[in-house]
Amino acid sequence: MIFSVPRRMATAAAIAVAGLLAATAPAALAAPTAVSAATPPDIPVANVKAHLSQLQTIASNNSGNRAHGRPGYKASIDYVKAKLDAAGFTTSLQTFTSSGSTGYNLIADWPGGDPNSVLMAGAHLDSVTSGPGINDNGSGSAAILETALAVSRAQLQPTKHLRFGWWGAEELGLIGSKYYVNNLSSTERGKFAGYLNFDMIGSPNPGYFVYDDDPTIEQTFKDYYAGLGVPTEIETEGDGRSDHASFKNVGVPVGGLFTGASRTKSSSQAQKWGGTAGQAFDRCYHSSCDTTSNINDTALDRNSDAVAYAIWTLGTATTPPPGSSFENTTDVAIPDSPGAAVTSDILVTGVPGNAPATTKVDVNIIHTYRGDLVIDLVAPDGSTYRLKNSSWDSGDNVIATYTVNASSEVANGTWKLRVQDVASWDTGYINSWKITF
Ligand code: DTR
Ligand code: CA
Ligand code: ZN
Ligand code: ZN
Repeated sequence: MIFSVPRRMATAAAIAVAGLLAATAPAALAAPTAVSAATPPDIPVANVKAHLSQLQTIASNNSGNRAHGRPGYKASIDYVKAKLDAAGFTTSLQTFTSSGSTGYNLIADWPGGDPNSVLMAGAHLDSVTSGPGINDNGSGSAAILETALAVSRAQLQPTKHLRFGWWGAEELGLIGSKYYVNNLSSTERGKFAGYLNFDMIGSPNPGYFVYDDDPTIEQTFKDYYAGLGVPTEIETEGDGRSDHASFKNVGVPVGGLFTGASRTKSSSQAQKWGGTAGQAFDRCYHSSCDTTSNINDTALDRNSDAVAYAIWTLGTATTPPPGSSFENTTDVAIPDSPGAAVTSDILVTGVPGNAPATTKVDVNIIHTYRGDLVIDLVAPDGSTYRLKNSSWDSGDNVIATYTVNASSEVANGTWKLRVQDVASWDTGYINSWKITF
């Protein structure tokens, strides 16, 4: 059941929508290309903490928690919704039933952007019954709320349609987010360019983990942290452990950030991130001590700014036009026979869907007696396409264009050119190669 409460629309403005993405299959994210990308704002961590204080007060006034089916959860929903309504978002409350209680998802749309390319940020708003749930997951909820308010303050005009979601009953098993995606038609699911999940992003003994799902989203977060000079690790316990799983299960590109729960920080992690080795990232995980004092302000600040960076970068990016080319010009020596094959890699991002049947591979190899060489194209999933066999061809160098039917391959990912010298005495190197979709 959805109640849509249209609010003051943002100032109507013609938005140059570049590159409508296919509305049938989940449209992959465009690699950020600087066209009119606005500069991501700093998210004031004081504002984020003010939201956490409100959530703490709500819990304190409602038996110490904000759990599904309890008054503290609906009070949390009402707090967040009021902020968004006042900021010009179109909000809707989606209700569902779980464990005999009414649950609520809050969905907030920022008017404008390409309706066929939805970028969504989400966080579960419910706590466990044993505590106020300020890190788990007031932190994610407050960070995306303040980012949404920053979108409004900036009157951002993104190329994508921005949507924010606060999920109910995550702690009962991703109930709210599952209900949301299950009630999307396949056409609506296909309009998602990406879903960004933020569940526990202010842990008191923080790690800096990036989900390793969609490569473009992952790279966006890695770029942000590289800019800070903060090392990150791949999030290894996340699969299925939070609301991004609901979206991933229906084919939506997902990503997100995490600062750790009950697992223990290692000594090497403490060396690179600070904090305490041998101690849990969050000692108050699912406990009554998950209060406003259970937050690391630096982690909350960095991750709140990361949310804004991703929304601004991915939300204003434009899809590269068809015929996108990606090139590697690094020389790679080819050992003489009987040496092993060598490879040269190209990471492709921002190309929606599959590669075309007329994928072009331009090869430039400097090598006497080119008949020695066997050349393959290797797709991101490991599928191999033979470009050239060895032969008695005594000519020098391979400077050629090959056309490959790679239509069964997803375009985004790491493609490899693999070259092996299978006859002795002549040698050379890969000078460069290019793949064009
Ligand atoms: N399931 C989440 C906490 C959690 C545990 N591992 C991960 C990995 C990635 C995101 C979240 C989590 C919860 O208790 O809400
Ligand atoms: Ca900040
Ligand atoms: Zn939890
Ligand atoms: Zn959580």
